[in-house]
Amino acid sequence: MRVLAILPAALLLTACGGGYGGGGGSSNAPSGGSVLRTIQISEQEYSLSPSTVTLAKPGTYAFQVTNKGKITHAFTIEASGGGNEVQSGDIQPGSHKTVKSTFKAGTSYEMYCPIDGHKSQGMAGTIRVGGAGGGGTTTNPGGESTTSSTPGY
Ligand SMILES: [Cu+2]
Repeated sequence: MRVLAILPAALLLTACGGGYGGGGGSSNAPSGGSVLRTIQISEQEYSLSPSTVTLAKPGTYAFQVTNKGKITHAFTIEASGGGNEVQSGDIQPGSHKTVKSTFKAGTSYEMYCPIDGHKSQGMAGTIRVGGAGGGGTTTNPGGESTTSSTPGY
């Protein structure tokens, strides 16, 4: 006697047909992605605070965006070069939304309010990813010893 268990593996098709490169193994599933850190962003007319975010290392981060202004704002994260765009949708004054995105080393990201004209009025900022290389401390090439032996001995 054998029981045939039919696994519905073929039915587990990913719903998102975006142009992601694939191969990373990480999907944009709403659950299960471990968030390294949650960054708080405040929006108002017309600025983001902070306007520069530095992530210590690559990975998935959450951005909790609070609208502290008086009109509706929204929040978009975009990689330089176009890919990996995350949009919050409208955020009403006084409320907040959280978006998650995965950041790669060596890529710079832009965050902004996509509502008409807000970006050009100052609601834009930069997300930097640390880790491989970009430490921020510029080290002088210090290995050289200047061969100037003090004369006069
Ligand atoms: Cu705005």
